Amino acid sequence: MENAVFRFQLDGNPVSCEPYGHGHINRTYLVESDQGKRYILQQLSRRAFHDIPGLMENVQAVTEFLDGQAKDRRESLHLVSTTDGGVCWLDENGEYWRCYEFIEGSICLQAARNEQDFYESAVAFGHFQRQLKDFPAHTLHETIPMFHNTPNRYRQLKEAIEKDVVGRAAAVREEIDFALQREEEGGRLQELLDHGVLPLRVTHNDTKLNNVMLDEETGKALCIIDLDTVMPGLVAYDVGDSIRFGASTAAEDEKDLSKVEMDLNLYGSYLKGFLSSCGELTKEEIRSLPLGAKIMTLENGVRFLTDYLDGDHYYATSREEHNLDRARTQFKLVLDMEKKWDDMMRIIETYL
Ligand code: ADP
Ligand code: GN1
Ligand code: MG
Repeated sequence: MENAVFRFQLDGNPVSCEPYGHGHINRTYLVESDQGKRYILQQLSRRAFHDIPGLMENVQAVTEFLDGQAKDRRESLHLVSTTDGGVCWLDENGEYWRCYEFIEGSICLQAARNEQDFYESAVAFGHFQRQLKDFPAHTLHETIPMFHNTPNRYRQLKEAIEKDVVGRAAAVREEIDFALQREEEGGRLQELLDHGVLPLRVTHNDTKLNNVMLDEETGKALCIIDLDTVMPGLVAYDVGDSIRFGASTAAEDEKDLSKVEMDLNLYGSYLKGFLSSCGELTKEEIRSLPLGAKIMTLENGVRFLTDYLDGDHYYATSREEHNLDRARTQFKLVLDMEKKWDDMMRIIETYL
């Protein structure tokens, strides 16, 4: 990390570099310089990303594209150049690093403090969708192949069950059965995509509330971050993933499942914010949004469970059963969405 930090063109000399944030994928550090400037230094996950030059090309192109439309510098991410010049990322003995300017005067939330925060995040993701409408999608590298292909996520789960490398499968039969019982429904979005019912757009694909920065003073959304998975995708992925994380009444890793529900008011606020800012969608896309919420929640549960069975190599974990706890909250949310399905559909129909 020390070697890496000195190879970026910082304003001043670095005086501290500390682990930062709650991302599950990259290793993130907050760097401070003797000139009082702050930076985000990240070691990219090689487990998650197999084409880091391609990923960085995407990030550079998308940030420049968004910066061209921004009114305030804080509305887009800014990569810091390396001291060698040219590229904006480092290959330091096979470990990849990049550095962003810190977005000052902003906050990043792990849970909405109130309905307004969540509404603001929805406006920001909708706006992001609209801003990227004319981005040349064919130039984007697929940074994680088949990222939201739910049938493929099921194939990976079944492989993990079969291999059972750490001998955890027998003890989580209940969770495995829950997932497998819903496999057919889990494939619906992919089916709608394959049949040309839903169009591909440039989507973010990882729309958690902690991937949005809000203005510290006004609470208004400032900037969308974590652009590693910007790729062609469905609007239902972005709306769905935001709802599974932000409309939950509990944290993603809550152990007490009685606290975990999908809040219909938050769900409604998100749709309102997103649909007011995303530009025109087809009727089929709008109708697919509740399904997006259910399937993204199921898919995340399947992914957490797969990583638990694989021995916890993909997501950062800080306790033995962390991934299992996360899988359980997702499945509890799916169950709750099944109960609230008629209400979820009724709300979306007001937009049709
Ligand atoms: P991961 O892919 O691991 O989730 P992120 O890019 O989302 O990594 O970064 C992790 C956290 O670091 C974010 O949730 C946010 O709190 C913080 N962060 C990232 N980029 C910036 C930035 N440019 N300015 C301020 N905070 C940032
Ligand atoms: C990861 O990087 P982060 O923490 O924002 C993951 C998402 C999951 C999420 C679950 C590249 O997001 O797909 O939905 O964890 N990102 C990647 O919290 O796999
Ligand atoms: Mg993140």
